[in-house]
Amino acid sequence: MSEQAAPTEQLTKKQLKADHPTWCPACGDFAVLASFFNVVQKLGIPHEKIVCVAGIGCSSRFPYFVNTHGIHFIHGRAVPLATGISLSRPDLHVFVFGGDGDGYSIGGNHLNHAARKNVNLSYVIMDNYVYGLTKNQTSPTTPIGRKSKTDPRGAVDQPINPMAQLVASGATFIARTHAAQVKHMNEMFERAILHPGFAVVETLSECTMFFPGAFDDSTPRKGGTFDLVDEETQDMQSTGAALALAETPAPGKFGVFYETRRPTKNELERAWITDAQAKAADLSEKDLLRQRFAAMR
Ligand SMILES: Cc1ncc(C[n+]2csc(CCOP(=O)(O)OP(=O)(O)O)c2C)c(N)n1
Ligand code: SF4
Ligand SMILES: [Mg+2]
Repeated sequence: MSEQAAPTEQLTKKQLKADHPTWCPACGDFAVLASFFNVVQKLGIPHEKIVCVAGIGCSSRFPYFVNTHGIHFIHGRAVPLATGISLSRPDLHVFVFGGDGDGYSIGGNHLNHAARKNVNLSYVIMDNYVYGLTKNQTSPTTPIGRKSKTDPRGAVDQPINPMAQLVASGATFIARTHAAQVKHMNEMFERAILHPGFAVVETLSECTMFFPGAFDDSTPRKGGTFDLVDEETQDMQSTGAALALAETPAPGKFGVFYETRRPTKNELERAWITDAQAKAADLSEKDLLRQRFAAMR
């Protein structure tokens, strides 16, 4: 959660909604958007303090559909941009939205480093096991054997395990949810937002156009099982226990896998940043650029 003042007014969904989403009918991302509206309203985050940053992809179109500060940025580069905003403006609540391609493929290394640095961000990854926007290529989470435009004979590469990767890289809040399980998704988003530090919610969100049925095995109304983490017995601060959860065979577990408190990069660098900001307070952007170029000579 950002270091924010009390809300000035109660937000409504009407105020938060922007353009009509251009996603395909029944795309899982609609439910993610609805959940975001619900949780932000419930928590009463001041409207002017919300920033939504995204890369490129269907899921990354998210900032267009919310009426907040927002940036639709370069593919895979949402996390470093959001990091800069979060470090320089600790009063803002910075969200990152994107897909499995954006977050685990081209942006995969940024994910690891933001996690180890524990940057104060809430990151929702809408994982549909495919590149949707570019019309059906294999992604880092595509199951072996699935045919796509890049693997017409079926994917042969071992998919990544996002939950294990997040544990190994040091994220301090790691959860897994499902866009068809709205109550659960709301709870996971709320807890991620309230977490001080790098919070990631891996959210299974079906691409009805290119990978329909991808998550039927975890959708009870389609005969699947939605198996929850038992937080009564789970040691929430144990990376070993979280890794064991991450290794649960498909369709895996849902819920919070790991939650711990470690100083954020924002806290650790606060003194430097305020000092640098104070020194630059009277300088124009041109002066700042001149100084920077002079230092590089
Ligand atoms: C540097 C760069 N490389 C490749 C692309 C093409 N591209 C755009 S979106 C995308 C993948 C999107 O997949 P994902 O992040 O899973 O989002 P989804 O559309 O599935 O929600 C790719 C490869 C690009 N825009 N920029
Ligand atoms: S292509 Fe897939 S991910 Fe993209 S909007 Fe359509 S259903 Fe959603
Ligand atoms: Mg995708």
